[in-house]
Amino acid sequence: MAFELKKLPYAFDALEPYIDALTMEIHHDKHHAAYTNNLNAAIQGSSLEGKSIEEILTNISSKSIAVRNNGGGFYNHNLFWEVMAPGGDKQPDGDLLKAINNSFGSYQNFKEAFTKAALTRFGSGWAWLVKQGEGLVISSTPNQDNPLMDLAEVKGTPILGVDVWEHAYYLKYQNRRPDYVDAFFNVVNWNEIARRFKG
Ligand code: MN3
Repeated sequence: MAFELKKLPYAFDALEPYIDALTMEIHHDKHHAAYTNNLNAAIQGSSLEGKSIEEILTNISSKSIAVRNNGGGFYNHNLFWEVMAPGGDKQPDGDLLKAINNSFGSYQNFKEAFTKAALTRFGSGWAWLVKQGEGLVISSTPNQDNPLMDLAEVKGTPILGVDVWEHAYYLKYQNRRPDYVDAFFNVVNWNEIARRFKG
C-alpha cells in the first residue's frame, strides 16, 4: 500500500486572512503531493513497503536521504494541516493547559518560546511542541526532520508544528517570517493538539 495524499480537512481559503488560499493550494497540491510521491518512489520494492510512517521515521538514521526528506515531508504536512483550523484565537485548556503551565510557566511563555524557535531556525525547517512523557518541550529541526526521528536532537512525539520553509509563507508575507508565525497562532487547532497530547 502506497502512502496517500489526504485531502485538506478544510477549503484552501478557510484559513484566510492568516494563510492565503493560493499558498495553501500550492503547499498541499504541489509540495505535499511531491513529498508523498517521492516517498512512495523511494520505498518501492524495499522492505519499507507496508510499514507505517511512524515506524519508518523512528529508525530513519539507517535509511536513505530520500526516505528521510520525503518521509519527513509526508508526515510533517499531515500533522500541519490537522493542527490548524479556521476560527478565532482559541487557547489550550484542561490537561494540555496544565502541562503547558507546568513545562513553561504560562501559555504566554510557551508562545514566546515557540515563536523564538520558529524565528531562529536558520533556513528551512520546523518548530515543534513535543510531548516527552507527561511533559512538554519545544524544539526545531532543519529541512523535513522531526522529533520522531532517532537522529533528532530533541526526541518525542510532536503535537504541534509550524512549517517555516519559505514556501509556507512567501506569497503573502515575503521575508516577514515573524508576521507569518504571529498569524499562525490565529489558526491553531487546540482541540486537535489536546487530542494528540492525550495520545
Ligand atoms: Mn511545507
